Amino acid sequence: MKIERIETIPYSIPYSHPLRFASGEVHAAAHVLVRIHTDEGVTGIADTPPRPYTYGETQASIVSVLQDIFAPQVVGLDPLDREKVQRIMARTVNNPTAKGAVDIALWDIAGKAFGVPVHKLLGGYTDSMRVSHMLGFRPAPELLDEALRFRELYGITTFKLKTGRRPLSLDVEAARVLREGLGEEAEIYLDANRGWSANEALEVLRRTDGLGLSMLEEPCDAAEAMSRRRLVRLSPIPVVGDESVPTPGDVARELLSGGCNAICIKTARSGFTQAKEILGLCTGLGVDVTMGNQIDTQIGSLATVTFGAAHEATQRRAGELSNYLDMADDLIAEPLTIRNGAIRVREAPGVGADIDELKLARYRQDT
Ligand code: MUC
Ligand code: MG
Repeated sequence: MKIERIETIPYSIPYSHPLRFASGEVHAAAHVLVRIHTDEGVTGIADTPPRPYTYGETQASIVSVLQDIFAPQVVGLDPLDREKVQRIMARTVNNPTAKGAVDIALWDIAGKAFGVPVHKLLGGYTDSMRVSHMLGFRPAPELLDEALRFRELYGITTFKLKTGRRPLSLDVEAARVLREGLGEEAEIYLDANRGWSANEALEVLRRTDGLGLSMLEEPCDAAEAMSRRRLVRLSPIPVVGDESVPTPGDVARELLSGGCNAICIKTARSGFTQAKEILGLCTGLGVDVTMGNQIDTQIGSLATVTFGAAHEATQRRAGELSNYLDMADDLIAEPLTIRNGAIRVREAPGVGADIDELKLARYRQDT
């Protein structure tokens, strides 16, 4: 089998309400659908969510790096030779989401070619993941309404609160309102997307002491090395690296230097291959992992479930899998369902995301 071509389709689907957080806001899923076609008619699928303000990738940059840099080097290769493709892409630094999509599409091809679901190929630990829902910036009473609604409708009991605002009292108050409204059983953790300084984050930890928060994600820029290490030493809860750790090398550097002591894995930016390398580093060092959300569609969320359910360590915590519910529509042919707070993997060969061609025709931006 040979890779014949990489198809890159920019599309845009509006959000029913925007998601706002310290490093940006999203009003539409302006993504790139990637399909890798082979000479044997097997096609691998991946969704590519650019986060321009985080990684500097855009729809145009993703299409360009895939068509102009990677496609000429990988067309003609056996799609099962994933390590060859990894080494080719590694020559080009950055572009994590473009690389992640190629890798996921190749795993999809492998699953389809062997007739097995990719969650089995990756590890097959279990068949579902508990869902954590991410709450963007909104007034505290609205946040609580959303969390209560999601608990009622979907059985979700884990919530990630977007923080990183000034004055700090905005986020301290939101955390307090959520805890009081959701009760002791709910898991609540914070993600500041680098919105604070390390010392501000310490102040927030002091002021939320007693609320039973479980984790603090990307509180400040990891480049503030000295004060960030002090924060990690003093924090009573794990400090999670997210956008500071897109690659295994970044994970090793941040863990070894004390810049974080837990790791957020996002399949959108790591693909399955690098996500496995990151997971190996973390389990080897005894560090907690969370399965994060790069503001993914249902296709992207299915990739996260596929990886997260495949390994013991990634399914321990609830994965961030529900933000597609904020979208007005999706390209996936068979929608995901959240029941009893969990999403199941697909048992079809591959990752299991088929595309609704009519919807693709409606939302694509290149025709
Ligand atoms: C998160 O965990 O930070 C926001 C930006 C991004 O890339 O992912 C989201 C959620
Ligand atoms: Mg984050």
